[in-house]
Amino acid sequence: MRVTYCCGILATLVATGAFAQPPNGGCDPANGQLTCIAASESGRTLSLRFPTASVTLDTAEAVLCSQPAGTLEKAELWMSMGDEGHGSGPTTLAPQGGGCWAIGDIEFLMHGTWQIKMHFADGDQGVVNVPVQ
Ligand SMILES: [Cu+2]
Repeated sequence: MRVTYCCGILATLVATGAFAQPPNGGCDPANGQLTCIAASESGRTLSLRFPTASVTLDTAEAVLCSQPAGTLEKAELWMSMGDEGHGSGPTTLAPQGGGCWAIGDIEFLMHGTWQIKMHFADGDQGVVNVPVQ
């Protein structure tokens, strides 16, 4: 398990959606919510926020916000394990407005680092890494 703590200024910018360029990634457990940041292939900043400060096997939902906003078509769970890996069940998506999407039916089947692969309608993709405790 790796948790990268971002600086307070970055956390504030992420919280306000005011960041101008993609941060380097990692997860920040600020204000009782774990927020994981990644950049998509085309340069969107992906901010995935969980309702609790740590993500566990019980975690079932999250909110993905992207800047610039895009139409999220699929959020796919994947866990790499050596040369192999495995997925999980399909998630549900519901638009929240403002470039944000509620992701439901998340099932982290194991402890460890999971990837959530984001697929946008314009072909853009991105992967957010999530430490599951
Ligand atoms: Cu696994």
